[in-house]
Amino acid sequence: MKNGYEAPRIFTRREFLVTASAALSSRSLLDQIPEHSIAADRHRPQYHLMPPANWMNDPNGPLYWNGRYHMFYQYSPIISNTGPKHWGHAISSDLVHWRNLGIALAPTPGGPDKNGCWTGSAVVVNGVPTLVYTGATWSAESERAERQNGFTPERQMVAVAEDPNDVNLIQWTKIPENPVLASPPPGLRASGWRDPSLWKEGDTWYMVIGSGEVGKGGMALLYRSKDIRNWAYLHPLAVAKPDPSTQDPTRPFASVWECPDFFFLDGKPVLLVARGNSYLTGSYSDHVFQQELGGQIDFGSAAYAQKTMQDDQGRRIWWAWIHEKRSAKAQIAAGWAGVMSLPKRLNLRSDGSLGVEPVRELELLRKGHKQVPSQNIEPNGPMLLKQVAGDCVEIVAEIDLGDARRAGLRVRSTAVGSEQTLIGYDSDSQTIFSDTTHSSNDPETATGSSLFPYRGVQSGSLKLDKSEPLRVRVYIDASVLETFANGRASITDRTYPTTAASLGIGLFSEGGTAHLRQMTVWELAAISPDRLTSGANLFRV
Ligand code: DQQ
Repeated sequence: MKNGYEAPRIFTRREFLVTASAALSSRSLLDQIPEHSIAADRHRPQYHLMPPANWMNDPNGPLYWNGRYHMFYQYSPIISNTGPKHWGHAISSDLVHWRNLGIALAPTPGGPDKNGCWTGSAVVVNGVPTLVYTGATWSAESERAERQNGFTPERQMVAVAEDPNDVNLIQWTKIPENPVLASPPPGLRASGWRDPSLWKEGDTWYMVIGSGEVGKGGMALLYRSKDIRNWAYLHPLAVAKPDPSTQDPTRPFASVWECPDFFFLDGKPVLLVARGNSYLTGSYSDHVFQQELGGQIDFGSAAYAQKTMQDDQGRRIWWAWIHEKRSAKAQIAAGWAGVMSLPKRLNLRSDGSLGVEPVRELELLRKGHKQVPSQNIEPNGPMLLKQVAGDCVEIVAEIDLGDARRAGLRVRSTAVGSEQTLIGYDSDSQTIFSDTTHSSNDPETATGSSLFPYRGVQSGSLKLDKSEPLRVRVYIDASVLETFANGRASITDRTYPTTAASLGIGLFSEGGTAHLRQMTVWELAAISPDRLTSGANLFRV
């Protein structure tokens, strides 16, 4: 399995200053870049949740409460992952159509979250919606040295809904006891200590905090509380084993386990860790998790910081931050960066692995559709299908690989394929892949750091039974591509074609003939009339 995602790196002082000055020059983008130019950006998705402008990253606290879905997410008024993080807030009654409600949490000057309200969780405590999050108290340029000296710039914080009966949950109050946890357990040389995730057993709350020990690797630290304010540290819930994506026994699985998420799916304990969108399942007794099986929910490096919620139907719904794959310069010029993934439902399969599928509510987006006749897919067949095209579509297709080595769909393609993105199956390696190598002629998408690799092949294991066709469901929304395969794999990717005409959809095969059993292309509806989702004024901070 390739996951292509490196553990987040601590910036050197020089790197930080370069990034920060680029970011600062984009301050108040909401005032500098007219909304109509953001709305006119053809790379901006139309049916994904995002703020009206500026920066979005992790889903923080997805919460189902009082008949509504709430999504809190990392938001920064400047376009940079080092920007001051706020909690943006949006609400939906169907998981698909969202209304932005503005800022739920902002850093308090001089407070334990003065440098950012980082990731955490939303839970309901005695009938009161409650946010538990990490306050950042660091100054990034000196963080590396401070960490070497054992300083941990993170604090754990709590905020409560001022009026639990307000259907929109607009006002949040940080409690006076903050920080509820001021430092990691004594003796731990923590390489990070953030992103609390909570669950309840009987009348007791448990919480894991993503951490890691310098030189050893990631871990999830377990805490217990009766009231969310007073926490007792117990022990590590789980610690890193060799990286499951490389099978290299010498490589610890990430230096920090960012965004751990622990829950039970059909009674089975599951631990998610941000890196590689990984999951671990196993056993849970005496509050210790024993890892048995592992895998990835999403094989694409564009998705990160996964987080789940349970709704009133008992569904375990998965979200992730879809980050950009174009340069910081291009992001700042565009005036926005980051997209929330589509909601995906997790399920426990009979072999103990996790399956993943789009939630059925996404069908609400469907408008007209076209059917593509079944046909053979030859290696030198036509570049594009005549009947279908688009960048706001859902494609549902079933393909028999036949004797083809690789086969699948070509999307976001020009008529001659000078720009094109492939989504398909490789029979030799038994992998599902998305290939953005030729998706754009824009040099701003040509390279990328190890943290954010830009173009190339993303792939992951998908073993098809002998007579099992490849069943794909692909959501294209401008620059976002989300692919689901056979109920058990997903890949999220980005594509930024330079040509507005790169809308073509086609079929491809290599090394033999494949067969298209059936294919439907749905035109999908935008969730706001102006491509801005909603609420620009609410985000002016
Ligand atoms: N993003 C947050 C951190 C988290 C990281 C800060 C993951 O809390 O570890 O925006 O993307």
